[in-house]
Amino acid sequence: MKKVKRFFVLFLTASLLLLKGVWMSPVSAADVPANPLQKEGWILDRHDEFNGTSLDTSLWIPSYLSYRTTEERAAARYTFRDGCLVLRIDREQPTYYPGNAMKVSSIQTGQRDYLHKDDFNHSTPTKMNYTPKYGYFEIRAKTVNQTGYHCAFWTTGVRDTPTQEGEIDIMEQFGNARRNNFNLIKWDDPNLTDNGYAVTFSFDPSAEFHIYALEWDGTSIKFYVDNVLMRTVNQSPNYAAVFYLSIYENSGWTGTADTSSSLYPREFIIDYFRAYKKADSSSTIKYEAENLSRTLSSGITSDVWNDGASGGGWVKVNSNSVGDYVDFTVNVPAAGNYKVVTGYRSAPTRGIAQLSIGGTNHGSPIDMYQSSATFKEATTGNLYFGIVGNKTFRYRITGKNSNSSGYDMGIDYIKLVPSDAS
Ligand SMILES: [Ca+2]
Ligand SMILES: [Ca+2]
Repeated sequence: MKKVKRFFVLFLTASLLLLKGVWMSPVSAADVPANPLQKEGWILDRHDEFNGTSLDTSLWIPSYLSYRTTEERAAARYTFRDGCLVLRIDREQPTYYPGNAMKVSSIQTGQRDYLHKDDFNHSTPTKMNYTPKYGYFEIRAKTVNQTGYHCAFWTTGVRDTPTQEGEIDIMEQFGNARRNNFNLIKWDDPNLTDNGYAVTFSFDPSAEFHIYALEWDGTSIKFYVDNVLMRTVNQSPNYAAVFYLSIYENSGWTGTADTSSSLYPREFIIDYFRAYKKADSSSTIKYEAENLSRTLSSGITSDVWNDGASGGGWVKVNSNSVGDYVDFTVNVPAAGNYKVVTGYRSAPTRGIAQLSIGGTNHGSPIDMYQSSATFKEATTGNLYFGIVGNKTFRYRITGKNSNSSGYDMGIDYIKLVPSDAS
């Protein structure tokens, strides 16, 4: 079984190369800028901007299918630089298997024995950190455009049953000729048909940041580069997926790498990973205030505190007089009627804040004063949003409770709750 699968992948890759196209994009020698975090029509479900100095292990497992080899050989090598995750192939790095030239540094959102291919070394605990089914998934990245290397943003099925094995290669950039695969590979899924498509990018994907994305629903998968639809496949793995970010050296089908010491480390540089769910007017949408972009009126500051807040943080706005405000940018992803729920943290130093959206007040002024700190909610009446997209939600200080010693605010989250009333 193991051998059969290995030969199969070589054969498949060779055959996929026969189907190819050339994407003629506008000439560009510059990085494609990051997309806004909020995407019209979509609800941000999970993301990693890689702006810190350590890997978020609640999302990523820093190891490549480690049941297939030793933990040491499977371990990802990575660092953080300029707000990016840098997945690295090092010269002294061990190969993935003994007696085989392939090296890999890869992180993945779930692990399970036999998740992808049947080689087996040791049992690993099943751990599914983030395994969405359907949505919009994107990265912004730079690759290694050299013989003997490939970089990939890809998925496998979660394999809750043995046939849930379909693989989607959202971006599989390989070799030294700006080549890229968009693949659907069935493996043991009898409901899928292999579908591969190779393109040659008009840009150098190792020289510039570009955006690679998958739109996946119950009937199709769509591949995007720099927000342009490149390829639609009218098939869909109908089960949840594990996501991978991977760089490989000498994987066998990309040519032989130049292993001169001066060329190391080889790097796959990823600015962010973002995952969205399709918005519809029946879903409650919850935005953590600490994740929303915010603007303050002049002369005041804000901080993020935790205290067991929803999503791990609440925003303390250090407003100190009537008229001070904070603006949050809130994406309304689908037209419809909503109630707006403000999750806030009361305290003895809080003011009274009025919510307005696009200059119109909604709901009663929220008296955030309480003698002890508590998380609470305030809800507006029904609001109709006819136009989707980003709105400015302003919380402006209108006064304070006579018992309060200040005018500050504590905002934990903003929820849009669909309502039937018109
Ligand atoms: Ca980043
Ligand atoms: Ca929060």
